[in-house]
Amino acid sequence: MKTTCPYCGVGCGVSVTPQGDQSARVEGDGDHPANFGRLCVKGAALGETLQHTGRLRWPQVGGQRVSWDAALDAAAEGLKRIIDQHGPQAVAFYASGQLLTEDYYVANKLMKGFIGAANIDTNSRLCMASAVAGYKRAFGADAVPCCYEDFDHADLVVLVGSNAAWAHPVAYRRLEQAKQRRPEMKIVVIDPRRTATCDIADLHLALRPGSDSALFTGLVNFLAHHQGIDETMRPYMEGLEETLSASRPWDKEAVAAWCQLEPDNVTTFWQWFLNQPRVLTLWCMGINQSASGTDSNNAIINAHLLSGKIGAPGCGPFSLTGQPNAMGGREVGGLANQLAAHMGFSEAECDRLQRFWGSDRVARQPGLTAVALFEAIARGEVKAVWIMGTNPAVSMPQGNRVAQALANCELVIVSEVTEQSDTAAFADILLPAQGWGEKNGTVTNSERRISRQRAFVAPAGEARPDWWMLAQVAQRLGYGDAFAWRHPAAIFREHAALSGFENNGQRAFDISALASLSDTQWEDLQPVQWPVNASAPQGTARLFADRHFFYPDGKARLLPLDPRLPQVALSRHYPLLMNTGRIRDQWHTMTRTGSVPRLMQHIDEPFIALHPQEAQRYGLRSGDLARVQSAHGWLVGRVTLDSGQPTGSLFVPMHWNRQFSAQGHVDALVAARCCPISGQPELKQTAVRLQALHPAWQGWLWQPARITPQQVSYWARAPQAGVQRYTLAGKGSPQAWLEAQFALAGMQLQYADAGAAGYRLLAWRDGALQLAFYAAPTLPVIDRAWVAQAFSTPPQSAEERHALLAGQPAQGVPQGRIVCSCYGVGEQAILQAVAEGCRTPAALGAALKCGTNCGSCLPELRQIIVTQQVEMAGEES
Ligand SMILES: Nc1nc2c(c(=O)[nH]1)N[C@H]1C(S)=C(S)[C@@H](COP(=O)(O)OP(=O)(O)OC[C@H]3O[C@@H](n4cnc5c(=O)[nH]c(N)nc54)[C@H](O)[C@@H]3O)O[C@H]1N2
Ligand SMILES: Nc1nc2c(c(=O)[nH]1)N[C@H]1C(S)=C(S)[C@@H](COP(=O)(O)OP(=O)(O)OC[C@H]3O[C@@H](n4cnc5c(=O)[nH]c(N)nc54)[C@H](O)[C@@H]3O)O[C@H]1N2
Ligand code: SF4
Ligand SMILES: [Mo]
Repeated sequence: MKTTCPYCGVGCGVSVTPQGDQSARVEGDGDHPANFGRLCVKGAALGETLQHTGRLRWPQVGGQRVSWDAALDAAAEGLKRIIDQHGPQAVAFYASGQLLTEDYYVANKLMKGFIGAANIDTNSRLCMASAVAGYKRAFGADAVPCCYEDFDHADLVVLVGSNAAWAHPVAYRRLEQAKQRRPEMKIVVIDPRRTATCDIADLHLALRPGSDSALFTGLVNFLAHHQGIDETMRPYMEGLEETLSASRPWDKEAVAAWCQLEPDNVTTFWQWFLNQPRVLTLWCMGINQSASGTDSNNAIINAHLLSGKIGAPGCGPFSLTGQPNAMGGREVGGLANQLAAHMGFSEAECDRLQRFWGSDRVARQPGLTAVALFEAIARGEVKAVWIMGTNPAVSMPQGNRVAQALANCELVIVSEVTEQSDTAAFADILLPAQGWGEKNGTVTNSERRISRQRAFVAPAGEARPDWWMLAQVAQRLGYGDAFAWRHPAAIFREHAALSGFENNGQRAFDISALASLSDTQWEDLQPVQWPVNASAPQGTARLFADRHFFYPDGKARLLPLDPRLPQVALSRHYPLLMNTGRIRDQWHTMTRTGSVPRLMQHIDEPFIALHPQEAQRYGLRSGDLARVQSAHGWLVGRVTLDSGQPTGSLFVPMHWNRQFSAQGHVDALVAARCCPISGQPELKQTAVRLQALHPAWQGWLWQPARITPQQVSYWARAPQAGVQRYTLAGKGSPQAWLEAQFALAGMQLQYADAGAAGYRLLAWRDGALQLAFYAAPTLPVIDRAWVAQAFSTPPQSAEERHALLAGQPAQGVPQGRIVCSCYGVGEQAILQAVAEGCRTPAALGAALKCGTNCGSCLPELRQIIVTQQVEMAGEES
């Protein structure tokens, strides 16, 4: 069975072979044009996410299991009561780029078409909103011109604010291979920190955070002065003179000073852009998540438009989408400031939608965008919210305020796949949604390619598709006729028909050729790139080859820009800049990847990445715990030294939340400052201060059940096969803590007093290990894989038990941190192999297998080789 990966916007095709016992063998789909058989480590581990542990299985109202009818009645009655009393503006939906297009279409139709308010926004506001606004300003449509095949044709690829090696690994691998085949192809990475993505870069521009628009505005100025304007483009664009005059102050010196770059590096980049015929710019959250995110998008698009590097193979401004269906959400109008099928709120468009939907209540003006929406909930103006497929209590800026708003909201409906999430904790009504492998529909990836997600396992408990719940509530609200579908294919046909309805080439999104698919044809739909219409029945790889844009006059717009730095202000109290983002093996709020032991091996705790000099300034060493504080909140994480991190700043992953660490939630600190055009918050820049944390003890705890450790300064949980592992730090005595947390009576105890604040204990019942605890003033070195294994195969001899109490096997080398998650290859083994002569990732692969499956760890393997060689050279000299 073929389906699509539910994680990132690369949108890889996946082949699954169900194995019967609620699991499946997962492989890359060799025929899918997004990946041609490749998967990254998250995709390769999808088979391990199908188990039902932790799944939300039954509808609940007020924490009690109820029937679907009772839950849907309660949802409909609650919404109706609030609409009757306070009007449609008092209710809202908060949706997600992880919904299927069919789910998303129904949510948007219900809110904007029938409830009659536009208060539906989505987590794409935190993600793609600046790209949407940038494309619309430039092209008159939210239309990504490029495709992945362009990687194979480009002479220069510029990655801006994208750590694709970790966030879009399969796309990155394709770039890597293109460069191996054509070493003359150049790669420039623009990112304040040196990331795994820089591994294949010819030039890394570690610019001042938030200064990108000046770099690209300077590029426009440079192109203008070096015959870089494509004269044939002139008839197809407006605003050239104004744009050039706005860019004039931005010469090399001005840009180098503003961006804090070497002037020569700036010109190298500009020269390459000028001289290489085919230039592709890929960008992601380093650009979008900014208070001037839309301007930065247009700065990039300006350079491509006026140099004519657009609409041809290997060329163009290519915004990478984050979520599997971020693009689908843009098609159906999931954002509060657009209507369905790429329509806006003009009279004509509202009327058109009224006629198509047969409703007299279509919203006439934009609704609340995410940050404003949660503020309106906090003020009590929005009294009911239905949250579907997103976890705002974790992922929204000013997380504590969002949590407080949800706690005070009159009616919170949450459709979820996981039973325990930070947002589900606030739900009055919890609706179990079908997850990946159970649900059936379509998604659209970064390159506008529509692919099918197919169902191949039985749903958990009573889980149902999101579209079905929405349609059921719509029927109870009295809109039955418009929500009568019995199959997602029928929803898709309606969506496709709307895209062509009175379109006449005016709207970029047009899949009218798919409006007449039968159910079977929809089931079998092959990946296809929109537009798919009468003139392009097989789909469209690239847009704008004909230089026709979507403004009424057919021309594109160049935007004169006035580059601004981030709104964040450092101060004496908050002197450091905190950057946030992703790690390789986790997906967002970890509801799915966090429970896969294999994916917790690479990085298993919230961390604070610091330049070694910065760490020294704060008296911190690698592995210390530290506390980061902003004006809004604080977190605790473990210090990681990273010389790729600029001084004056630190980096914290976005993933950890209360289910995995009570102290590791980064969005508790981030302010809700937004781009005035797109409404996207400045998630990449927060002013913070840093302090060492000095706990009396630190330790490890293994035991089978999930617990919430009480009275500790810090905890983080990482599941291992059949057992939960906690990293802990506390005050007082570890023994006293353990005895207060657990009832150990009736168990056989084996313990060791390991000196000051040191304590180790194993607890057994009937020969089975129940608990293992290791504490010391600093975090003890323990072989974690080996201790976890003792829970399934308990040691037999006294000697082995003694070794277990020591936390190290009597023989063998501890693995250290796992670098290759596919084959579980640890850092120690890799270091040893390098010392023994492996000098390339291929040699390491031959010796240890690491990096030979998905390849996600190749950048790190190369990094280890380089660092280790430098160290060995140092020792020799
Ligand atoms: N493993 C994994 N992959 C994912 C996801 C995941 O959760 N886990 N999520 C998916 C989603 S929804 C998204 S949106 C994408 C995000 O994908 P990316 O945007 O590639 O990932 P991030 O780590 O958020 O940030 C990218 C980079 O922006 C840099 N940056 C910060 N500030 C600036 C700046 O001012 N200028 C520039 N030029 N760069 C800056 C950061 O240092 C960081 O390296 O990833 C997708 N893929
Ligand atoms: N500081 C900081 N904050 C950020 C970011 C950052 O870089 N830095 N990135 C932002 C970005 S780009 C994004 S995209 C967001 C992501 O943030 P979220 O959207 O909040 O993160 P997820 O964990 O993906 O949340 C999806 C939820 O939906 C559930 N779910 C999964 N499948 C289904 C389904 O089929 N139906 C339903 N109903 N539920 C389902 C999952 O269990 C999970 O709870 O975070 C944003 N927040
Ligand atoms: S790159 Fe990885 S996470 Fe993204 S779609 Fe492909 S397999 Fe899934
Ligand atoms: Mo995202």
